Amino acid sequence: MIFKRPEGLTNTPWRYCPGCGHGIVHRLIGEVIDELGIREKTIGIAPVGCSVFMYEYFNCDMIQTAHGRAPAVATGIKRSHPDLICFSYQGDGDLAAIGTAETVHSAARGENFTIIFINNTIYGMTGGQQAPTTMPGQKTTTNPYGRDTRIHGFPIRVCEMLATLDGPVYLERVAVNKPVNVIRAKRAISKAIKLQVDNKGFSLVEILSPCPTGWGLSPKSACEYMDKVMLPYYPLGVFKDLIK
Ligand SMILES: Cc1ncc(C[n+]2csc(CCOP(=O)(O)OP(=O)(O)O)c2C)c(N)n1
Ligand code: SF4
Repeated sequence: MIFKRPEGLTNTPWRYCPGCGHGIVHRLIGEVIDELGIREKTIGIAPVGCSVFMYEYFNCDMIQTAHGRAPAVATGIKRSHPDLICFSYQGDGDLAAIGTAETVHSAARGENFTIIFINNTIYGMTGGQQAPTTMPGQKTTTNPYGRDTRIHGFPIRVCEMLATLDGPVYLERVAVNKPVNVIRAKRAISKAIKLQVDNKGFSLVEILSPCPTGWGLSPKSACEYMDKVMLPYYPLGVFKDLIK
C-alpha cells in the first residue's frame, strides 16, 4: 500500500501549529470518508475556532456556521436531506460553551448526524483562554494561577453528561496523543459515521487533542501531558453504545 493523501482531503496546506491534534483528526476523517465511499454525499460543518478553515481542507461539500451553531445546521441538513451524511466538527469552546444548547438538544432529539468534538481544554484560536473543559488547576491566559473551582466552577465532561440522555446511540471518548490511541480514534469515527449511514441516530466522538501552543508545551511534552494529566481527568472509553 502506498501512503498518500486520502481523497476526502484537498491538497491544501493546513494552518495549524506544529504538534496540533486538528491535523491528525482531519486525516482520520478523510480516511473514513474514503473507506466508506461516501465522499459524494457527505456534508461537513466547519466550526469557529482554530479549525475555522477546514472547509478548504476537505474534499466534500462543506458549510461554515456561526460559533456553536453547527448542530442546528446539521439538524436542518439531515431533516431536509436524510440520504446525505453530515458531520459537524467542533472545539470545546464551540460545542461546550456557546453551543451547549444546540449540542444538548440535538442529542436529546436523537438527530441522525455525527459530531466530532475536539477537546483541547482551552480556546485555542482566540489565545488560550479558559474553556468549560479546562481542568481544575490548569493555567490559561484568563486564569494565570490555574482554574480554581471555587471561583471558576467545575469542568463539563461532555460524554458523561450526554450519556444521561435517551437520544444518543453512540458516545465515545478517544485521544490522539500516541499511535495506539490514534488507531482507536479512527475506529470510533468510522463506527459513528457507519451508524449514521444505517440511520441509527445521534453519535458523538470526543477526541482529546493536543494544543502545544495554548498549553505552552513542546509537541512531545504536550502528548506526554495528556497521558499524565488529561486522560486521568477525562477517561477514555465508550459512554453509550446502543448498537453493540
Ligand atoms: C459569536 C462569537 N463569539 C465569540 C467568538 C470568538 N471566538 C472565536 S473562536 C473561539 C473559541 C474557539 O475555541 P474552541 O472551540 O475550543 O476551538 P479551538 O480554537 O481550541 O480549536 C471564540 C470564543 C466568535 N467568533 N463568535
Ligand atoms: S492554537 Fe492549539 S488548537 Fe490552535 S492550531 Fe495551535 S496547537 Fe492547534
